[in-house]
Amino acid sequence: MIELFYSPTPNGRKVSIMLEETKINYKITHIDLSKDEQFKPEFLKLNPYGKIPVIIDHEKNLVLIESGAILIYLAKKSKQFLPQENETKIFEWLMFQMGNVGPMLGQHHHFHHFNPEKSKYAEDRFFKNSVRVYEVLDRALSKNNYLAGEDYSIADIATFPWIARHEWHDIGLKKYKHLSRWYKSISNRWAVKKGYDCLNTGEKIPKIKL
Ligand SMILES: N[C@@H](CCC(=O)N[C@@H](CS)C(=O)NCC(=O)O)C(=O)O
Repeated sequence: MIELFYSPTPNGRKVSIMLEETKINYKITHIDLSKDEQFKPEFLKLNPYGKIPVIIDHEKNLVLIESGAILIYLAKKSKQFLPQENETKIFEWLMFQMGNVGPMLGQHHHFHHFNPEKSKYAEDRFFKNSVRVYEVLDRALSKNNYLAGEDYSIADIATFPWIARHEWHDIGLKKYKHLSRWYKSISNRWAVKKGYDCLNTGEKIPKIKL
């Protein structure tokens, strides 16, 4: 059984969606970031950086941090969403997510929405980089149905919850035809809906406003 230490954020949702998709038996331990529970000593023993997601595979007595590593581990464990013949391209897009999509959109969220002082330099920098991320994803998805090719993979599972925050980005997802097509099709997957709202609070995947 997998225990997922989770909060309803893009990095948390990558793993809850993956667990639903693979049908691996799991339970959730909610770490309330608004209450700083990530800094409690018992959680810092699992992840010294104090960030979710973390999993424990209780059968193996294994603690694992970092969402990319967790997705690879769960893909290998379930033999799903990481076919060996396409591993190299899947890793390429997974690394693009880990190194660019998450960090750029994440900083954009902060400077665009939460920075009380306002910093034009930071807002412009992360907005422009977020637009570049949308452009790169849209171009890739104009060539293939999914990021790494014709099949849905952990690269898509990693990227989807970040694009699900599109309303925060103010970039206008509907302008990106291929990214919008991809987003809508993944939003309709039953496991994605379930993983997105794994705390059962009734949260719905944001639709694209027309
Ligand atoms: N590189 C890490 C990033 C994890 C991360 O940034 N988690 C955020 C939530 S999306 C978090 O725990 N934030 C709490 C904090 O920074 O105190 C991963 O991919 O797992």
